[in-house]
Amino acid sequence: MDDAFMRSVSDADPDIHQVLIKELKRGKEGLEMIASENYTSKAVMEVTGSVLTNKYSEGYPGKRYYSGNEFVDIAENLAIERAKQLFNAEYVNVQPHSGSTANMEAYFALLELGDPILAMSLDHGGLLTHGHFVNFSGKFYKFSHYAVDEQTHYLDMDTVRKHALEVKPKLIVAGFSAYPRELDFKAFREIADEVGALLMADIAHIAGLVAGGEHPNPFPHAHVVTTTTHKTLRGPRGAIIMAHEEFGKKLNSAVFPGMQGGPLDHVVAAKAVAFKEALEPEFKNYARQTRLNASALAESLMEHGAKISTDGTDNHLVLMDISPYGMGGKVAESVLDKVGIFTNKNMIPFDTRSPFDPSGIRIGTPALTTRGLGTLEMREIGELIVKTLQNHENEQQLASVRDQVLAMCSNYPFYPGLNY
Ligand code: DSN
Repeated sequence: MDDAFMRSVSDADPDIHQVLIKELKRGKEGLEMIASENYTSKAVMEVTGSVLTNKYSEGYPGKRYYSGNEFVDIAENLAIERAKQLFNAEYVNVQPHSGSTANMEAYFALLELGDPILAMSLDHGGLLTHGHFVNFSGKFYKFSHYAVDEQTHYLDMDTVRKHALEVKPKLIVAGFSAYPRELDFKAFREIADEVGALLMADIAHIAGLVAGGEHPNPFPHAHVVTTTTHKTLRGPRGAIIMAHEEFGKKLNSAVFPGMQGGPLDHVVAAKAVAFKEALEPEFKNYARQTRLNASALAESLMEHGAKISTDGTDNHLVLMDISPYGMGGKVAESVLDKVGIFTNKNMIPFDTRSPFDPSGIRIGTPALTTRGLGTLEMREIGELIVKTLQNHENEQQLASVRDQVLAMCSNYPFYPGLNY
């Protein structure tokens, strides 16, 4: 390998080098509150950008279609064993590239095309791969959707049960991207048993809380559990599927060769690192603090007059109705971005606006908790969010909030020592 091959990105590609520099600066000078984002440890990032990116290893440990996989096998087996321990799972597949493929693979393993599935409506906090008509799931399966209560915005399990009795699904999906309360997996399983359905839990958002003991575990109630690995779980971008042992063979075949070819071995190994980190006692504190921070944020927002779905949160996210400030989610997201508070526009239950410019924003605490911010800062951020939305056309006020955000950020090092 010659010198040119061994150049750093700064020499090899100045344009992309600039992207890295600017993204690091954006992170350093902003408050990352997108509920599905987090920061990986240096070790996870290191392994994601490692020599393992070069390998092909179609198949499973000990049964590969390529040679030279003795070290990849160690990494994949470690990832599997650690995930089993973390979630008390009998079977784990660590190869899914993303949450969407994991869900697709689970549906393919458990169902026939066109089968009826009952899941949470996207408008009420569900996920795209839970049967939205624009997504493969909505095109390939016959989805019905349960909704939250119109007054309280809580899920009412009696309503879910009635719905299940009506549509007789083959699969019930319990999971969300924007529901701020706990899921009752035991109640979901009772309903599934009553109607003869399987239960799948998609814990993408709450996996880190489950691993840290801050949300009930879907096992043993769920037959199959899918999750991304990069949200509250704080691993590399990717996903895993877990299940009762009896579904393992079908799930393995659905992942490879059913849906995917070669696994991303650098990501599989980084998942192993993240699971090791999540097994450490310190991770319990992280999960707890993530929840405490979300509660403090919700309280502060409400004290400053904000309208919050379900009047609070049990998990890592807050769903805020921004219609009282005379704007849609698009403007809210962009004005908050301008002051350095990163959130995303989001439908609120029974929203009358479109998903492109809905009535809400979703705000989460996983990333800032990783960065070390606590409840005092969350209270201050609640105030800053309301101030920003109330003064969204007042450049002077926005500049003052921006200064306060920068001051707060400067107190919390961001990947210290990482330079591009
Ligand atoms: N895109 C994700 C989220 O933001 O919730 C869903 O996986």
